[in-house]
Amino acid sequence: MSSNSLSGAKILLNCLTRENVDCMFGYPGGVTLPLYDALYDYPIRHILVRHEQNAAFAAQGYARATGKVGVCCATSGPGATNLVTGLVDAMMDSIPLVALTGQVSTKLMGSDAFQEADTFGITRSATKHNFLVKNINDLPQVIHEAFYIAASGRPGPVLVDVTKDVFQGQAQYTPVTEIHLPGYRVFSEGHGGQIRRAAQMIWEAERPFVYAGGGIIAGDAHDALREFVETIDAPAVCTLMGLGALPAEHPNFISLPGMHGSYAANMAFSHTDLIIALGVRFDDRVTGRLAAFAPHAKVIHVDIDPAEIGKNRQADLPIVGNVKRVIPKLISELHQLAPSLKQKNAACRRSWWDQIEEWKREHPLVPETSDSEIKPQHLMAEIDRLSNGRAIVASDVGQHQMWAAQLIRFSEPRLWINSGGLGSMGFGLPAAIGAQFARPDKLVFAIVGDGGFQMSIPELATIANHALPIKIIVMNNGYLGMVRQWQELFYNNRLSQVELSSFPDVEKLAGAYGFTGRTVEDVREMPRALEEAVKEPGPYLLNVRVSALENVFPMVPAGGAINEMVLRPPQPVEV
Ligand SMILES: Cc1ncc(C[n+]2csc(CCOP(=O)(O)OP(=O)(O)O)c2C)c(N)n1
Repeated sequence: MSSNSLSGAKILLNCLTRENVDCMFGYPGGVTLPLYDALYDYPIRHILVRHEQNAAFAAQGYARATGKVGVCCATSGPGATNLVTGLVDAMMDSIPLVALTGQVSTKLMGSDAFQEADTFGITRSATKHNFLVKNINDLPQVIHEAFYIAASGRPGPVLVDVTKDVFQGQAQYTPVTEIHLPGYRVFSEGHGGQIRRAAQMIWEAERPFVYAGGGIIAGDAHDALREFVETIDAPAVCTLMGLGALPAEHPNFISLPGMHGSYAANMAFSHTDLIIALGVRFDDRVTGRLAAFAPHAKVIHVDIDPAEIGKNRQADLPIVGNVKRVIPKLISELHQLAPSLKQKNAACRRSWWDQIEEWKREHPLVPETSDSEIKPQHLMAEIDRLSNGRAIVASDVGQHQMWAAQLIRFSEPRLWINSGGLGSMGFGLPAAIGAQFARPDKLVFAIVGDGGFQMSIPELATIANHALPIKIIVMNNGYLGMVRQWQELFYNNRLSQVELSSFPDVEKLAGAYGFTGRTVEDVREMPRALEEAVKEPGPYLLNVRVSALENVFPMVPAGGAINEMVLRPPQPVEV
């Protein structure tokens, strides 16, 4: 063997080094033994999580907080299958991820060998692309292609399954300098004629409305979005995936739209004559009943993924391209057309703004408070006060997620980290871990329900291990709150399997891992308890007992039109 002959495991690690991977999340096993042995000699930081699902979620937290590709790793069989939820989650939210899995040796494949699973087959629909590497000479090319595919175009998860004999084999290592994927095209620029036409439609609209989503954050186009919104001075919503794309304090920002969006946001959709949809996918949680969605609107839809355009709502003007490239071109066209068109509908646009302001005044998103109990909304308002738009907030899934999205402000992208499309409980805590590794300088909150928290309790060990100063805030209502809400509202309050008794004593639980835990139930103590948690240099587990039966409003019932919002709980009738 010549001097630059390396094991497959080392070749893989060299490739990761070339991709600037500084941190990966994983869990070892039989087939990946050669990889973990080689890792010993590499400067790549490996974080040992306590469950592979959390490796994928933590890698996502890292990716969501930075925009870099997150990396996770699992062994064959159960290790790989444990990753699947995290992969689908990344797929739904377009998060760049490379998942490395071990596979049994090539000669054993198909023999039901110990810990053999058809990872390639299982993850085919869970990933943007996947590879099975059975020949060591393919390894460098495949790894770099995996990173390229994960990060380019519409980002997403890519899985590379590597057989044990490839890890153990030896080969010359020649660094790959070029990616050649003839069947994979990324459309970035947008069509010039369409962009010009869009500018014209925008100036001609009487009630224009900007609908911005996760694509703005993925495309790093938040500055462009802001300039665009200011150029046309239109009201704007950011979706659950897009919160922070426009600063929450920006005068043109309304709120998130959709099932738990604000009255103003949803009414605006119902009355606008032009939706400018930027990096969004007309998700059913935004549109409500599609047939009744935005009945008066023409649609300009900009997206990097041609498959998104016209998928749910027909676009009157489609533009396939990267929002970061397209929006500046659109702005320049708008400036060119402004002298002849800008004033045309100025009066209509002024009354459109008056109408928006009136809707905002009629039903603002204000946190409920009470003197006798901790309202969940009050808790979110206090977290908002301490964050002041700047902390990273990783949320789990449920009512707390919706209240956090409604009430916590984000002044920039990549602060709000949540599982949007898949809605995976158990996401929040490991995602916070990934985000804290990515941004050690940042205050990181993990806001979790008492249900989702119990899905990720094992990761308290990872937090303790690394003394991660994450502030874990359990919004404890004693229920699987969001499911209980639906049972109350749509199943005659027949509560079935939603009560969560036997929640652990958090002082003992956190204490068992060597950090501080506390329960707060008195509303007068809650703000101070949060401040103490934030002040603590290390991790902190704060269990906040909130009112048990609070529901998230506004709410568009499933199947309802977006303007058919239930705005508040039924008021007791006075006699
Ligand atoms: C893995 C997974 N299982 C089930 C669900 C369905 N689900 C959505 S919200 C929810 C309740 C969450 O309860 P909790 O974590 O206590 O949060 P809360 O709604 O009370 O804020 C459930 C069970 C889910 N989203 N993910």
